[in-house]
Amino acid sequence: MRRNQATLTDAEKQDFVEAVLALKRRGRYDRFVRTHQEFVMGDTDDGPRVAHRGPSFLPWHRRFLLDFEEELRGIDDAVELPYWDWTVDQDPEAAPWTEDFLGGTGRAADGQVTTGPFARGGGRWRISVRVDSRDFLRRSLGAGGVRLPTRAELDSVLALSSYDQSPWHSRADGFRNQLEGWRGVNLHNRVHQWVDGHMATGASPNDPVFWLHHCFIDKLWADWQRLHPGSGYLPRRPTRDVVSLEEPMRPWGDVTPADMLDHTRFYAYDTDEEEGEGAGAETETGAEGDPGA
Ligand SMILES: [Cu+2]
Repeated sequence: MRRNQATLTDAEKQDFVEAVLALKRRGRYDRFVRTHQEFVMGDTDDGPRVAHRGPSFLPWHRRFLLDFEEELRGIDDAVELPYWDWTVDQDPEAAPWTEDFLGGTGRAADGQVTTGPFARGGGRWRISVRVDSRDFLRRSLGAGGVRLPTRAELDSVLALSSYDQSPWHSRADGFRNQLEGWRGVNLHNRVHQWVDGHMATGASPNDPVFWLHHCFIDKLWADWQRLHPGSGYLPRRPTRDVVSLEEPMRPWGDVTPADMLDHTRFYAYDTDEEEGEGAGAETETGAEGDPGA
C-alpha cells in the first residue's frame, strides 16, 4: 500500500530512509539517476521522446518507480514508496523535510543540505552522477518565490478530459501536458523548481524527494482515470516520435503504456478504497481483528 508520507510512523520513515541509503551504498541507486538524466537530455519536442514531453511521461515514470520500489524491497520487503501531496504539505519546516526523514532546505551560501540523513556531512550521501563539480545534495525550498500548486490548481488539471493531444509534446493541450507542467498552471515541473537544487536538473533523482513527488504524480494519473472512465491513453495508433498505446518503451523494450494503465496490478494507494470500488481492498485482508475471515 503506497501511503501519504504525512501518515507514516517514525519507524516507517526510518525504514524507507535506511533502504534508500542501503541502495546507495551498494551502488544500485545511481543508475536510476543516470537513466533519468539520459532521458531528460534525449527527449525533445522535435524528435523521439519517451520519459518527458510526451504521452508516455506517465507510464514511463510508473515503470521507473516500480523498478526503484522493487530494488527497495530487495533490501526491506516491508518498504513501499510514499507519496508527497504538495497541495497540502507545503511547509518547508515540516515533513517530508524533517531531520528524521529527508532533511531540510540547503544553506544559503551554496544550497548544501546540512540536515537529515542525506546531508553530505553524514557521509552516506555523496552525489556521483553530477551536474557540476559539487558532490553534495542541494536544495533551496521555495527559492525565487516559486509557490507549490494549490488543490484548486490541481483540480483544474484533473478536470481535463482528454489524456493528451497532437502534437503530443510540450505545447500540447490536455491532461498529460498540464500535469507535467509545460502548459497551464504547471504542476509537476513547478514542484521540481520549488525544491530547486538537484531537483531542478536532469539528475533530479539525486534527491530522494524525487520518488515521493513522482509517486504523487502517479497517484494523480490514477485519480484522473477514476474521474474520466471514458477517457484513455492516447495516441492509440503509432504516431511519429512518441510511444502509442501498444508500442514498447525504452529502456525496457518489453513494456508498453498499455501494460502500465492499471496500477492495481502492482500496488494500491491508500485512497483507492474510499474513491473507487475497493480495488486495493484485498491487500488489507488478513489483518488482525477479523475472526470471521
Ligand atoms: Cu522525471
